[in-house]
Parts: sequence; C-alpha cells; structure tokens
Amino acid sequence: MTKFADIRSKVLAGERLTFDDGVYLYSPEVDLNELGALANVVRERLNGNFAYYNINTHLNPTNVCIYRCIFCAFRADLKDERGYVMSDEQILARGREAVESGCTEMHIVGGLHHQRKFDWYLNIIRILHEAYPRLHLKAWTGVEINWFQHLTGWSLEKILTTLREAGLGSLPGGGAEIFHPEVRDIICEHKADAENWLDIHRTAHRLGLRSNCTMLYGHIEKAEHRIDHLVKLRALQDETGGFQTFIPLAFHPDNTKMADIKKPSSLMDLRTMAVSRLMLDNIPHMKAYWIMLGIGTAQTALAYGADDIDGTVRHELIYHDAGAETPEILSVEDIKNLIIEAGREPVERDTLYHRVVREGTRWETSEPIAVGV
Ligand code: V47
Ligand code: SF4
Repeated sequence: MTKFADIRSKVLAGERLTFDDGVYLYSPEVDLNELGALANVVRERLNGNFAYYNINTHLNPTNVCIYRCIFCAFRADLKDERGYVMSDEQILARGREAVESGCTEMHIVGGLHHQRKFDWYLNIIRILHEAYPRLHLKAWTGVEINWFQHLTGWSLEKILTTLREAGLGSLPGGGAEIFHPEVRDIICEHKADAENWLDIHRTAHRLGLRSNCTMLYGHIEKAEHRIDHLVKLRALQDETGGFQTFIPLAFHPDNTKMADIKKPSSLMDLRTMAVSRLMLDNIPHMKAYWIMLGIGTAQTALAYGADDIDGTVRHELIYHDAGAETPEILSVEDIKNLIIEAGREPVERDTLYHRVVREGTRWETSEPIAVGV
C-alpha cells in the first residue's frame, strides 16, 4: 500500500492522522486533487453540502501597537501619522451602521496601544453591547487578552468574566500565527507564546465562551511547523471542544518587514486547507476567508475541506493594508451566488452556528446547525 493509500484508509475509517502523516501530505508527491477529494469526504461527512456565511462587520478601534510582528502591515507607532484611535462616538456609529445593515456579528481586534488601559478595551464592549445588544461581539484575540493580563495583573478568569459580563460573545481566532518557537521567536517574539495563547482559549472554553483558531502560513515556516501547530490545536480541542472554526491565514507580504517573500500560491492555499481539514478531525468548521484567499480560491476551497466562507465583511484593514486586492465588502447576493456557483448550498449562520432566518435587515436565529463532529 502506498503511504497515501494508507492515509486514505485511515480517513475513511475515521482514524486519526499522525504528525508524520500530516508532514507527508505536504510533500509534492501527494497529488493535490486526490488530497482535496479526501478532505472533501470529511467536509461532507461533517457538513453535508452546506456552505455557511454570516453578515458581519469589522472594527479595529486602534492600529497603534506596542508590538512589532514582522508580518504585520496594519500596526503603527504611537507617533506615526498613520496611527489612529477611534472615539466612542465613532465606535458607536459603526455599531449603528452594522445593525442598520442587518449584521449579526462585529469582529473587533486591534493594536495594543501604549497608553490605553484595560478599561478602554472593556468600555468598547460595554458601550456597543448596551446600545446594540443583539449584535454578537466576537472580540479580542488571545494576544490581546494576554496583554490585558499585563495591564491589570488579574487572573484570566477575572478578565474573561469581566469582558463577558460587559457583553463579549466569543473570541476570534487571531494571534495564533505559528506556535513553534523556531518560527514564533522570529516573526513575533514578544507576544503571547503558544502556551499562553492555548491557555487563554482553554480558560475561555471552560467558562463557556466559544472561540476560533487560526494559523498564519506561507512565510518562513516549514511543513513540520504547520503540522506541529495543527496537532497542538487538535489536542486542546480534545480537552475542551470549544473551538468552532479553524481559519488558515495566507501570508500577505506587502508593506511588511517580510515584503521580499512571495505570497503563497493558490495551490498552497488549497493544500493547506485540505491538510488542515484532515488533521483537525475534531473541529467542526473550516473557513475559506475570501478576503484573504481571493474569491476564486475561496470558491475552490469549498471542495478542498472548507465549509464556511466568513461573511459580507465591511471595514477590513489587516489584509487590505498588507496588499489584499479583494473587494472591501460583498453583498449577501454576491456571497450566496459565489457559494451556489461552487455547487454548494448557502446557509446564513450567526457566530455560534445557529441558522439565521432573515427578511432584509430583520433577522431571527433558529435551531443550532447540526454537524457531524
Ligand atoms: O493574528 C496579520 C493575521 C490575524 C497579516 O476568528 C496576517 O473568524 C496575513 O485572525 N498577512 C487576524 N495574515 C485575522 C484573524 C481572523 C480573520 C478572519 C476571521 C477570523 C475569525 C479571524 O491576521 C492575525 C495574523 O495572524 N495577519 N497580518 C498579513 N500581512
Ligand atoms: Fe500588533 Fe497584532 Fe500587528 Fe502584532 S499582529 S504588530 S500584535 S497589531
């Protein structure tokens, strides 16, 4: 039996793949289409023909950041003329715009501002939640939560509980990058390490908050680092079951300190999606983030393991600052059509994967969407 045939029989039998299997799936001798077809079996086992999307908006309250991750084109220094900090009025105006355009979710992340205290970050959640209680606030990455620990000296439990009481709905998956220190110490040595990041999500899950997880690929990392990363996420998911969605994030080099590196090809994007679907056997959803992949690759990814395409998205800065050429926003019709064109059935979901029933900008959630994990 060839190594790939062996892996295929394990997947068909529902057996877990090993670290070595994962590294092998990145080798050029593994045919991408065969790999994609195998990932598609798992994708359809878990999510049938559905492809999920949501109606969401982004809010990046400041780009001023004390850290200097070398892959980041978004951050600015305190005195940089690009630097901005949004006022409460501007933040609330974004909330109003979101609600008036029918959004169910606001995705909030930003820089670690040199002079803002935890109260400033907490207040953003509080004022938005008080004004727009139906808008789900998916806010602050593990890196930001770790920064709040430095700012306050509080326990993780206290920080997360305080944020939740103010209106936090869930945590987004950012800040994971690549866990392995051989890479992390070069691309973002100052920020939360793997253990910190994982512990924050572990604690969030224990307190009943759901979260997402990501991996930033296509820069200096090797297949071994990617698989190490996936295996660490899988182990935490075995413990808690709290991750909803994994989002592989393709590196965009423009305006970063790694601008000399070419961005990963669509073939690498599809391979990473497929390998992730096969390795992360306990995470229900894989997201093809169209902003980052481009629309064509995101559509193709729906046959290579992905079952979610993120949302309509408004006001995205992190990828557009780093050279993404995708539009700033897609209409609901555009999203549905791109899913239908890919041969899948579009399903609007809320952040926690309940089905959304909608008439224009008015919506209700109905039953949780059943998945196979
Ligand atoms: O952590 C920053 C990445 C992340 C670049 O949870 C870059 O639903 C590529 O995590 N090239 C933030 N990537 C975005 C994120 C995310 C996106 C969509 C959905 C969800 C979710 C989460 O963006 C950062 C970092 O890994 N990033 N700069 C860049 N130049
Ligand atoms: Fe700051 Fe986040 Fe950019 Fe790192 S990725 S420099 S933490 S804004």
